[in-house]
Amino acid sequence: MSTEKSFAKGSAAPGPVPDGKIRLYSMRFCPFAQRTRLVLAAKGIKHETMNINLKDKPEWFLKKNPLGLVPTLENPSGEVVYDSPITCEYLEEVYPEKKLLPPSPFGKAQQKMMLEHFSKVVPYFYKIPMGRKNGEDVSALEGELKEKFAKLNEDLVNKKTGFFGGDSITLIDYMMWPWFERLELMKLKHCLGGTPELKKWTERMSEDTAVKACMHSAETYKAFYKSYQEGKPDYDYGL
Ligand SMILES: N[C@@H](CCC(=O)N[C@@H](CS)C(=O)NCC(=O)O)C(=O)O
Repeated sequence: MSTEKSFAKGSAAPGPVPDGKIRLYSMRFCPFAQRTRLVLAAKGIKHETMNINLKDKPEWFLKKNPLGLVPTLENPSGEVVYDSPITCEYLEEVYPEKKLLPPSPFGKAQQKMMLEHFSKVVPYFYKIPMGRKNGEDVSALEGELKEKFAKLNEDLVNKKTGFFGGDSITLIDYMMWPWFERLELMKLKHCLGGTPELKKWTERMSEDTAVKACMHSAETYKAFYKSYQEGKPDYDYGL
């Protein structure tokens, strides 16, 4: 299992997950899977990764996750867990040594509420580039995104903390990060112009070891994204 190359329809089903490890079914450029990769890296969890060709999915993958989505986790007992927030919470419970969630029920609920708010931000990262590609005027959408960023900025200002869950990185920061990493790629960096605390948060995040470990170069992102926009995603770009 030493290849990062993606598995497609017709590939042989993998054997059981070795004891002491967890397996991530992923796609190298998926921001949702990146959430799970960040948690695996931050917690130092022993794992293996199998990348999936999402345009031509293996039959065995669809049996494991009928939704056919990455991230999907599998443990040595053959138990399968999918959907990024669920996979991350699962990892938090199974590998409690380095905690990424606050101990109190209210602290945990706050993180979930922040995630709920952030889920309303994510669609802009798709709608704006798509609109531009279709030659539409996306200035109104950009304005809405700036408003959402202003709310996040205000949150940091009110909390007076460096990160969204306190003075150190917690799960919510990792849940939000993958889209901020793609701001430049999506030509949306200017939307951070009026939100200095949020911008500083992105700078702090890019210094984090797990964030650095899960990052691709700008050139790699660009090449993948081009292939994706052309409808022929090159999941194995650069391998
Ligand atoms: N709600 C899911 C979304 C995951 C998702 O959309 N993953 C994309 C890749 S970035 C995927 O697997 N797409 C395959 C497909 O739509 O068939 C999560 O949070 O995990």
